[in-house]
Amino acid sequence: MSTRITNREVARIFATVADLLQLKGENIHRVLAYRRAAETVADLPRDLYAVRDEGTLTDLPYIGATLAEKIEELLETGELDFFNRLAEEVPIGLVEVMDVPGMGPKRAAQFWQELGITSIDALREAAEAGKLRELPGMGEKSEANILQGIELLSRRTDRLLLGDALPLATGLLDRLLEATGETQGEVAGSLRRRRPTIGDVDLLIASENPEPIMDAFAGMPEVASIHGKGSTKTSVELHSGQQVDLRVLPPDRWGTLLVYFTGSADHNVHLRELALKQGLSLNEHAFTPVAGDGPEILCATEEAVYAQLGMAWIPPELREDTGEIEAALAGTLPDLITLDDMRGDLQCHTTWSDGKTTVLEMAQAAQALGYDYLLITDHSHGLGIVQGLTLDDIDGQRAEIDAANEALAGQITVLHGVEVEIKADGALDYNDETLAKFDIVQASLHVSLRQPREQVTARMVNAIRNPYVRIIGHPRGLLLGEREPADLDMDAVFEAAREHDVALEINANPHRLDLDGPHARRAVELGVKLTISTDAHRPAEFHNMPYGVATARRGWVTASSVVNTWPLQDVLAWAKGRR
Ligand code: DGT
Ligand code: CA
Ligand code: CA
Ligand code: ZN
Repeated sequence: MSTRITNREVARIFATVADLLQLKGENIHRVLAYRRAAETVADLPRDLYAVRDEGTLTDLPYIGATLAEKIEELLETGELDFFNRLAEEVPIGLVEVMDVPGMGPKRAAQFWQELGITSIDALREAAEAGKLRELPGMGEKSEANILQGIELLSRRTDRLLLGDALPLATGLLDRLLEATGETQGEVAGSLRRRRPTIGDVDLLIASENPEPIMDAFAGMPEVASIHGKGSTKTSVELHSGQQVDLRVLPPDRWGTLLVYFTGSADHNVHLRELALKQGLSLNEHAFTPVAGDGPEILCATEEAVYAQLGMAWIPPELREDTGEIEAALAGTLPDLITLDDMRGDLQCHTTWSDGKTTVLEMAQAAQALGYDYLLITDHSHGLGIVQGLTLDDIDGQRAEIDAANEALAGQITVLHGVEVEIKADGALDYNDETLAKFDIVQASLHVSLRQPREQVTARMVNAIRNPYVRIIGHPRGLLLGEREPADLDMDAVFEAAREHDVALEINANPHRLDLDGPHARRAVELGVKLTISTDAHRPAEFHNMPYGVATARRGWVTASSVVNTWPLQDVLAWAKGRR
């Protein structure tokens, strides 16, 4: 075999086939078949060749006989005849064009047929020349949105979401520890700091005997290629395309190793400056006297590293050099919120809108996590993209919630809430009389997020002023890597939220993490309360809570600022506050 095709390349070809089929206007089931196959291959933790040799390709999710044949053809020849024929019919540049946020297959096909646009450059030129606005269904605003989309795309990176990277990294590390009999290991880098997106994955292990660990790591089935392999560091690329670095040093150097590779780089630079004031240089191996050849100072723990520099241990989520070192030196580090502090979840959806399960199933799942209360917040009906609660539904849902409370009496309290839409004109989707029916009202923006700053800010502030609204869901409306946040004047939002005692959500969904750490920190500094909620649409998504708590920790948040760390009666008293 001359050239081996990687899982990643196979996944990309299937995804492109799906795009090309969609551009041709083909049956959506056919499109989905290729899209799902692309996802299966992209997520596969093993080499496709190994699966093929086992003869188990058709055991993979969404891979039937036809797709298995196509995979075999790709593994054998590196090419796919079906793809080549499609690419003769539909210009391949359109795939990128339809990827522009705000575009889609229909628009891309329209621009291609009417204006001959087959590349992003051509799309930009046409938009700048004002040619798109003249087409049916287009206007100045949609043309401007497309230019903004092109800009967004150019800044999009390959960074992985925290919610995808963390399970991947801990899974690799746990298996590596098990395979080598080692016991001391940690996920480091931006993952340990719980940044919302991750460049490469950094793994650390403490051991006197690194070689077998490096061999075991390089031999893991996920590994597609090895970029470098030495006695303290190995770098690999996985079949998914993800880069992973592993470093190993002896246990008596574990503290400096962990501090160094947890970062951030700015935090490290600041620590090194403090070390230099003591005449010491600091790296991953040790503190070393700069002058003369005095002995190294080894640190087996992170606490020892920070103690050498005269300060308490700093939680990794704070290590961005935004005041945490000064606070540690002054002994004023915050007592950060933890997962254990959470007593309930204040945003989730059920089959009454776009959730997948019933009120009772969601309540049971929340109860199993040890929560005291759960606020059900289905969408109001005006939100065009999902089936929401009609006025008639509200009483029916209340009855279902009453029944769930009866069934789960004493175990968890289910509250009747709503995620009411803040409409494009700033009005809420329900009038006050309707809002009064709910235990707690949350309001959110989902549409017209691209309004100018004054307009979208006024809309948000108007919602905050409504006496029934107690929480603003995913306030900035961003989707990581997919959609920019609304252009809100956040200080004006914080000021209104403080004045009207409305809590702002940290949405724990890994695609959102909105508010982010810095905004949460600013909000709390200005006296605003927060909630941390998963926005779960199925029971499994309640497990995203740790990402929300980590985001709050990145924002220096303590438990008392977060409404859903409070006992139920305090939450209810607060909820009634402004009515
Ligand atoms: P990422 O991977 O882009 O999400 O961000 P990090 O923070 O994981 O960065 P990475 O993987 O390049 O390096 C991991 C840590 O190692 C980083 O947070 C700090 C430390 N580090 C790496 N290279 C340097 C360096 O040249 N100088 C300093 N001071 N620290 C470094
Ligand atoms: Ca990294
Ligand atoms: Ca790295
Ligand atoms: Zn929402």
